[in-house]
Amino acid sequence: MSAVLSPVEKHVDEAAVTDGFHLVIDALKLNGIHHIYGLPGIPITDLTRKAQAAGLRVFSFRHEQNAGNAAAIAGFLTAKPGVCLTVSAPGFLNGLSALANATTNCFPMILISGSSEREIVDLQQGDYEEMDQLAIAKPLCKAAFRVLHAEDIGVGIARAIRAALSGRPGGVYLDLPAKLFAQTLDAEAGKRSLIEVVDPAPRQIPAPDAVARALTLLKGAQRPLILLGKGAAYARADDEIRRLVERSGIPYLPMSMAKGLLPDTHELCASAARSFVLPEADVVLLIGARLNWLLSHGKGKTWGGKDAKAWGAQKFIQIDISPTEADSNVRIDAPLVGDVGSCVAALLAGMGADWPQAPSAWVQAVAERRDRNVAKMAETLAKDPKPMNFHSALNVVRGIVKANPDAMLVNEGANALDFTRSIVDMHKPRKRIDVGTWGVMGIGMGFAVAAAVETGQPVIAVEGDSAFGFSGMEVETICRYQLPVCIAILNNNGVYRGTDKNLGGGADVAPTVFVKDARYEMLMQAFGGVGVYATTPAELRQAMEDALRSRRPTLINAIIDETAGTESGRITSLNPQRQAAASKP
Ligand code: ADP
Ligand code: TZD
Repeated sequence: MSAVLSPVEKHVDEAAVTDGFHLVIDALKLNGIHHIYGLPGIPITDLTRKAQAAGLRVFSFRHEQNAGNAAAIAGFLTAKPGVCLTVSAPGFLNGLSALANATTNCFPMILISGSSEREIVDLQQGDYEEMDQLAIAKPLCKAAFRVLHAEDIGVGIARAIRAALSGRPGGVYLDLPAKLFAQTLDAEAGKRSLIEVVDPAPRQIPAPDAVARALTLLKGAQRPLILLGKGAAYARADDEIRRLVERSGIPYLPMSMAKGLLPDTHELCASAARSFVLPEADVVLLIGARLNWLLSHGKGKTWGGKDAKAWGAQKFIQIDISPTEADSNVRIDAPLVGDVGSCVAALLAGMGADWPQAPSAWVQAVAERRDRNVAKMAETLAKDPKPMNFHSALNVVRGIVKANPDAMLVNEGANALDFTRSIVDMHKPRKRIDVGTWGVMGIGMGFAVAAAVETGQPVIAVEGDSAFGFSGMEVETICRYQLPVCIAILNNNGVYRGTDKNLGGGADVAPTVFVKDARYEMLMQAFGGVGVYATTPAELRQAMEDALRSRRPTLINAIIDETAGTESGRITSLNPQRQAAASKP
């Protein structure tokens, strides 16, 4: 090869030009995005290499869905869009379920996928991994963009960031065709084309009359209740929320991922009196929580109605950044549109010095009910059945989380989810991350990786044995990056439990049943991590303490009674066969 460089090569050599690869990397860096969660392959392999060379951390996964889930929860944990990078068609589709889940949960995320040649895709001539990805992504995310020219990369990434973060956060798709990466541009022009996004999630101040309406309603309440959702956790208005609760003396109920916003042990926490406060409250202040299925749509028996359809007994105030959220299920008497921090601050400012404390008869009634239920739960937790059940195992986790309040808790499964949520108190904000709005299985290891990476804290992942299987191969990823993740599988040999029978009487086991005595801990040992087989609370505690102390990747196969657990955990009522039985005259 000639040592004499052609004019173009000389240009590149002197770094007077840049290209699509570097513009993507520089645009991300310029906007403070330093982590990429993804899986390499055509056409983005070089992008992952060059990103790493440029100082970004690139976390390579074993399946794109897990990378996508990692990016989504990184978005929730940092309030910056988490970035997932995938190859075209099949890789894109694998990442898409995580993008849809992020959008459903209001997590800011950008799925960047390489794609095939436009000309061939549009004429459907059969390219390698051909697919019209932009069209497919559109209905599943907040916004979708495609960049065809290197000089538009800066705009494309700026639009993606703003769309992911502004208003109600969510998922954004960014389509980067293979040809884009090699396109060159004068380096100076390239630099000028990049955009550092200014104020992507501007404060949204509520209207004064809306604040006054909410305060009037709240002041007249005899049995007020505050409901905190993951939107409140995302908003990072922890101090304002605490002041509102304490200043008003109103009992509050945290949704699953809002646990710890105020400590679950706070005297006004009504978690252990949920089924008492929901039907009894007369005015409910929703803060960053939707009245969706997780709250029985704000109506029916859960809320004091006579039957499943009844509603109207309560008045609702709803703080939400989305102006269309109010009235999505029941009438919202006082919508407060704005960001949680601004809305709660406005309420506090309007309360003045003589604001009355919530009626003491109500607060006492809530406290009595809560204390009674907590005492009952303490009796159950004190038992030591053999084999372990959910309670005796989670009593250990409860103690470990109390002793390590900064550790992150990832949680999925059915019973493993419901029992952990009610038994394990959270002490600090944004420490609990779980199956979210869809109740989706498979978030576990993706969330665990991102939680460790983004927070630097140790991660405890409490997993049903079925739930773990959805992302279990990422234990290799956890070992590869040496992440301080301790996985505790509550193993009852199947989906929900391990005792179902084949109704046809054939040789196959029932659809919900797994291999008995599966040795999940060996999966972790296979990649150099610590695997522990635990049959007693003492063994489980020791293994968890060791994991937290050593920060070594650890998988504890905690053997639970296979008869423990109910079908679908707490949402048995959503099973069609149960609904059919219930609707029989
Ligand atoms: P949960 O499942 O915990 O009940 P949801 O996901 O149903 O919570 O609701 C979260 C709500 O919070 C969404 O309606 C979303 O629009 C809202 N939200 C998200 N971020 C903010 C914010 N910064 N300020 C106000 N509302 C927010
Ligand atoms: N697939 C996906 C993606 N999400 C789901 N929620 C389900 C299937 C259905 N499903 C649940 O809702 S919970 C669950 C499944 C398969 C697993 C429950 O079993 P587990 O937990 O072992 O994880 P428990 O503690 O034994 O109940």
